[in-house]
Formats: sequence, structure tokens, C-alpha cells
Amino acid sequence: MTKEMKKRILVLFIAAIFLLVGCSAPEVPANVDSPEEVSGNLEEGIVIKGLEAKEILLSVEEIREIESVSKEVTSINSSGEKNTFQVTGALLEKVLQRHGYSQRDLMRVRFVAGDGYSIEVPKEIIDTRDIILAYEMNGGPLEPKNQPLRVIIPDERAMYWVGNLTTIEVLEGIEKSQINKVLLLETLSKALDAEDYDYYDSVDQAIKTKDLLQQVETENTSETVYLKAADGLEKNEALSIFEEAYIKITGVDAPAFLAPDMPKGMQVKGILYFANGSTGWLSYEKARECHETLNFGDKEGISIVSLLKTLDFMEGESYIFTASDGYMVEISSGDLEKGLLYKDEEGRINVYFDGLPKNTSVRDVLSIEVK
Ligand SMILES: Nc1nc2c(c(=O)[nH]1)N[C@H]1C(S)=C(S)[C@@H](COP(=O)(O)O)O[C@H]1N2
Ligand SMILES: [Mo]
Repeated sequence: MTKEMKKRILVLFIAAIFLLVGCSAPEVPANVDSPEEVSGNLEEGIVIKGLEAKEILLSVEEIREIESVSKEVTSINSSGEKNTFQVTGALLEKVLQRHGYSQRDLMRVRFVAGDGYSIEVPKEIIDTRDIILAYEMNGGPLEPKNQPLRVIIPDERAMYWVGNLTTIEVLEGIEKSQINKVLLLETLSKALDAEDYDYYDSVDQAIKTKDLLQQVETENTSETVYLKAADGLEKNEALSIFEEAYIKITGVDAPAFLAPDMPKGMQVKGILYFANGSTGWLSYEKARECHETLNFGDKEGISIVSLLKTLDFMEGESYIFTASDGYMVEISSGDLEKGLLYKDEEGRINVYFDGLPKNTSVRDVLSIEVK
């Protein structure tokens, strides 16, 4: 068997596995074969998954036959800049209506591209915006990288404008579970192996997301990871994508969610926290940027109460603070407002309760949990 044949069989095998488990399309390794050879007819159309037991296949031709809309549309980029385009395409609503559905019935949708890019569109957008499957832009064909169809959601961020569309995944609605345990990324990182990670011109340190996720018992996990950046960006990422990536913990943009082969637009910089199931992972450094400073004597940090509010943390009668060495303290909810999370000269993150006995201070806090 030639090397080329082996490669080809490997690619087909990987594609078959992903089709079987029905998770979102993986990025095809750039150095193997081109995506067209793997997805075959997908190049000429799209697949809608999750609406019916069977996938709905739609050719671009069929989409072009649907009543078209031509509109001037505006996108917003990450720095708030606006760009205007003229687009022509079909409304997703019309496409869905042909199959007896309506956009408003959908809870969550994930658009998946052939180049490995994908993004989930939140319910608020599904409920309020037109979603156009565009095949023309500014009076001509789409740029080659965006063909054959590009999702256009007028007045929304360009990150939702998925080009090179291959799959529309209709996802089940989820009840966002409340966080009842939060781990401090900075403390946790010290106990985990970090790898060198090339980031533009520097070599930073990154931890496998799997190693972070493994810190909790897996019972309460969900198939989605929620990420919130310090600048306000919120995102849901598929667990299958999240767990194959890294959290870069040093250098510019840290903490950042990324992977060497992940499209840039899917990376999340300056993470405040992320959550899976009822567990959250928090960056103290970013929380410090997002909260007012609280001072007790010479200690300066953030209020535990306001931090837990930011996380929309579950309320309880008492809370357990655990240190990296296993030391544990239980604090009743009435005393929580006396709590300060701060960083000491040695870079450790500690909790201090003003006016409570000294043994309630926890050095090198690893987690906070509702009892
Ligand atoms: N297929 C695909 N679509 C994509 C992306 C991508 O990497 N691949 N990036 C998204 C992001 S994050 C942005 S900001 C815009 C960039 O659009 P532009 O390349 O037209 O400027 O496309 C979005 N759609
Ligand atoms: Mo982007």
C-alpha cells in the first residue's frame, strides 16, 4: 500500500467515526487531503442535522430556487467597527418552512464550516434576527474561501457570519446549570503540567483543557462549555472541541482558549471564567480587572460576594473554601460578605475573612463550593 493510500484510508476512517458519533465536523488536518475529498457532495450544498431523525440534505441549487432576498447588511467586528455589504441569498426561515419548521422554534443552532470553523448562535439572535444563507456578495460571487454559502446575520458580530458553510446543527435547548463549585485557574495551574506554546513571536505556557476538566468528577458535565471573556464576550463551545484544546496561562491575551490548528476566530482571549455543568474555572487576574477593589487592612483584592454574583453562583447556607494542600474552611452565608480574595507577595491567592478567627483564612485557595 502506498503512503498516499494509507493517508486516504485514515481520512475516510476518521470521517466515518465523526459521522457515526454525530458530533460537529472536525477540522480536517491541513496536511492530509482537501476537505472536498472527505465530504464529497457537501461542497455543493449543506446538511441540516438535529431537526429530523434523518439529516436534511440541501443542494445550493435548491437554496437558489427559494425566493431570494437582496439586502444591505452591516456586520460588527470585535472592536465594534461596522462594515456594510450588499448580499443576496435565501432566508433560513424560508428553508426551514419548506420542511415544516420555523426559525423561532429552534433553541440553539451551530453553524459549521468546511475549514474547521464553527460557532453556536444564541437563542436571542435566533429569535430576533433574520438569518440569510447568502450566495452573492456585493453583486458578485462569494470570495472563494466563503463559498458556496455564507451565513449572514445583519447587525450581529462577524464571528457569526460563517462562510464555507457545510452543516447547520440544530441543538437541544439546555437549561444552563448554575455553578456550585469554582476552581481558581492560577492555583490549579501550579499543580498541572504546562507545555510550551508558540503564540505569535513568543513562547508561552499552556495547559491541556482535558487536564483542567479532569479536576472534577464527571457526573455533572454537559456537552457544552460556556466561556466568558473579561471584555464581555460570551460563547458556548462544543465540549468535543473544547476538550481537544488548551488554555494558555501566560503571556499576551492569557488566559486564552486556543489550539494550534483552531481557526483564529474560535479562540477566546482574556477569559474571565468558563463553565461545564455546574463547575466553573475562574481567572483571579481577570476577575480582579472586572471588580471593584476591596480593602481590609493592608490586604487588597475582590469581595467574595461580588465574585460569586458575577458567576451567578448557586446560593446556599454555607460555602467551603479548599486550599491546594487540602485545608478546608466552612463559612456560613451570613459571614460571606466579610470575605476577601487577594493575592499575596508570593503570588498565592488567599481568602481572608475580616473579623473572623484567624483559622478561617485559607492560603492558596483552589476551590469555592456551596455546601
Ligand atoms: N468558514 C469560516 N467562516 C468564518 C471564519 C472562519 O475562520 N471560517 N471566521 C469568522 C470570524 S471570527 C470573523 S470576524 C469573520 C471574518 O470575516 P472576513 O474574513 O470576511 O473579514 O468571519 C467569520 N466566519
Ligand atoms: Mo473574528
